Amino acid sequence: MEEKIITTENAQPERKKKILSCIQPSGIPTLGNYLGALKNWTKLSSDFDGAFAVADLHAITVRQDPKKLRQQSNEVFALLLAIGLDPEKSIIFLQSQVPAHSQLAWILNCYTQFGEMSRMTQFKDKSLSHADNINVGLFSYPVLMAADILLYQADLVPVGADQKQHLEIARDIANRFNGIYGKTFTIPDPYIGKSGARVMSLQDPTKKMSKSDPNPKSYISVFDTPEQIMKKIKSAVTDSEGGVYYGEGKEGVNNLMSIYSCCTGLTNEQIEAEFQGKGYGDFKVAVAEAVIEELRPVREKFDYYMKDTAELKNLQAKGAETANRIADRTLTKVMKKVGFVIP
Ligand code: ATP
Ligand code: LTN
Repeated sequence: MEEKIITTENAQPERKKKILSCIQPSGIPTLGNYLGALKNWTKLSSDFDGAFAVADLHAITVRQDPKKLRQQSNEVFALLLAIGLDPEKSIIFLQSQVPAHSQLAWILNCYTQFGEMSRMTQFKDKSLSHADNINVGLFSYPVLMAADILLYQADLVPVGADQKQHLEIARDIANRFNGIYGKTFTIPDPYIGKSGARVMSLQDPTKKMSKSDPNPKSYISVFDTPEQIMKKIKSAVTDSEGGVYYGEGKEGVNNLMSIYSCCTGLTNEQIEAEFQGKGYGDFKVAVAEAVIEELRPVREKFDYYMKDTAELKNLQAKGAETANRIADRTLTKVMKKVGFVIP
């Protein structure tokens, strides 16, 4: 057999690994979303082929006001640009503009067991907080999430720690499908950043900070004004002990230290040294100032992108076109394997 000589001309560049992640337009994103997920997306987008979506299909698992949903979807799309994702390098799109997500989710529903879905903690939590609307979509939400990931053959999925269980289900579904039909999907790995992976509520630091929390004092929105940020952090729940150090039973202080660490890059030891002998008052002002500076450029760029609605629509169409092309390729492969007649 003739030996193939690899030269700089015929060498195949090593395939860049792929990442995919999504954020729901279920409210204005919080500091938790930013530090736990979005900040990592921008960092990773230069080393990986990235696809990032506004998960509007996921958002309707909880009742949404149509006007607000549309507005928030545009805002979250503009936010993805504001955090520094480049539409020339990454695919940025609205999930509902790519029908393959719903189509693959239906197929994967038939390869997912009721029992394994019943163990999902997010479903249990949300069933409690939305007891009047425990719909089937809320239950099968992780299957749609698996479809999002598997359509793009993502190697890595950057998410906050709360999504780990959903990632495991996506891997299980992919392995099961591959086991029946031969290799179809890449098995994705979660990417959970070291710091900021779980930012807690400012009012109840045993609960994660959530944009759909009914109490706005519990979260910092990425669009809060400096005055609002200062006020919310000053009224954050701490403890009666008074010392700035990381420890058991000090969830409120631990949370503020972790936020401060994410914004400044300081370690816990450095923070403890900085605030030795000082009270929570000084510490909270420093945390608030660090958060204000962290979010300032995001807010400024967001205002810039929201002004040009025509350009926003244009970028959404461009993102959807590329996403549809990639997603349809995987969907067709799946449909052939399952046995559908392809037109
Ligand atoms: P909701 O609160 O409306 O249920 P959410 O904010 O939990 O929504 P998404 O909008 O889908 O959910 O989250 C987008 C990303 O932000 C996910 O990767 C999620 O893991 C991450 N994230 C959400 N909340 C936090 C938090 N408190 N700390 C760290 N990361 C978070
Ligand atoms: N379920 C996620 C949002 C989400 C997602 C995804 C994240 C929807 N589809 C695909 C990563 C990959 C959440 O609630 N945080």
